Amino acid sequence: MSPSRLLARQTALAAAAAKGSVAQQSPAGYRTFASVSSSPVSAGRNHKVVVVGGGSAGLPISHQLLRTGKFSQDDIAIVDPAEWHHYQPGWTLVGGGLKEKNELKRPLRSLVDPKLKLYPDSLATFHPEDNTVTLGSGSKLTYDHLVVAPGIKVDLASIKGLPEAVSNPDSNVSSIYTFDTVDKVFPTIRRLRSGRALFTQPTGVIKCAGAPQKIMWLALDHWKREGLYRPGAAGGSPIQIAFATGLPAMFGVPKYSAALEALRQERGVEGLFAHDLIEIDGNEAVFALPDGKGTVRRPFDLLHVVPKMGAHPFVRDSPLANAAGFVDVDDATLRHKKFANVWSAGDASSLPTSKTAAAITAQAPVLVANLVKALEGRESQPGYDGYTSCPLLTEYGKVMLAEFKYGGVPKETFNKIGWDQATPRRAFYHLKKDFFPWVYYKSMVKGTWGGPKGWIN
Ligand code: UQ1
Repeated sequence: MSPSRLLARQTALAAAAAKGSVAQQSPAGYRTFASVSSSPVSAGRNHKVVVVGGGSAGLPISHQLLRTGKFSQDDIAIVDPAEWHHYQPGWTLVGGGLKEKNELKRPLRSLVDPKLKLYPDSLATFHPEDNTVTLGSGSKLTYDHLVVAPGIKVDLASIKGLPEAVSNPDSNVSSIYTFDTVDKVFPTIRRLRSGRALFTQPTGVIKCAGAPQKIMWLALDHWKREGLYRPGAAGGSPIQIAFATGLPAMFGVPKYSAALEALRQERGVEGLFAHDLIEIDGNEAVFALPDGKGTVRRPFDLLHVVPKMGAHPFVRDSPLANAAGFVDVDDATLRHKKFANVWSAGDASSLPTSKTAAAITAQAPVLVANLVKALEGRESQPGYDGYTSCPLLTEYGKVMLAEFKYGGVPKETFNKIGWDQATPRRAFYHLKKDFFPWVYYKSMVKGTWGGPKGWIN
């Protein structure tokens, strides 16, 4: 489908969603536990494919596998202890007061096709030499193929004082990065009438590297509309804003970084580059500077924190991990470099691209095609080019749709209709706020959404 037709169709669908067709997702429509087929325990211990994780990668991959028509009842199993599945890309919108966190979650069980076997259990240990995994309950599953997609861990404790500060309802410290803390963000922004607002981004790998500044741009716009942010005004601005990032620039892709740096300067936001938050000490944030140059302290009246993130210990400490703790797969085929019947996609994988749901729309079909080829004794084909995307909210009503592939090279869906995606647009805002959340639950988790390719399967 051409980009212009795609956008027209998406806008129409988003409008339909806004009118209520999303009601199909209402809790009344969920299957109950009782209606999910249960096979005898012994028959359930062997699977053609075991998928670890029922998140934004595990669900599309499981359902795309099922939709190939090559699998029968319980051939594919999903292991995930979570009761709820969250649409995490929506949490920035919650932080900006545009959505409510509970509207973005669904019971995981309700999203799993009854032809799949769901083990509501954690994963304890991988034994790839034996084609076996041990679950938290102690039971073992054996597989022909294993898909490892449990995501990564958001580690509040990685910053000294953060767990206490964020859980204190009287503090102005919050984070869009966890379900428990995301609903504190907007009340904190609304409450601030004057003072120093500080937004941080850590060094190291995080989910969606644009989100730490998306929430800043929304807060800035909110304060501007309230007359509380007036940089350069006579008498000064009641609120001052600083962005403190462990990185040397606003973004990892030069094209979008330049556009965001121009916005930062134009909007009077102070940039603290190569500043890595390590501690919250009362109303002071403590940053480590690179190359042993010591620390700096900055007082704040509002602090939005992005904690450090990393591989789950059960992945990091397994034979599947690379030195950084991620599942060590080939960049183009998504097949494990050492164990040929192991695959990975999403945040837990070693794929050297930005960790987003959009990336998974391009990764899942490649993984599924290659896994099916392997089942048929055929070779993998390189198919993933690193595609990922960050719909960067730059104000209420506008989004810069950064889309790029390996090497930070732009790969823009809408440049075919003459749009330069470094320019923030209202159409992209509606994709982000209305269309993506809708198509995610309507199609992506079910295995029928191919991102920039439109509908698949
Ligand atoms: C996408 O498909 C998707 O999933 C629903 C997102 O949601 C998180 C996205 O942010 C993006 C950018 C895509 C890619 C799709 C198009 C049409 C560019």
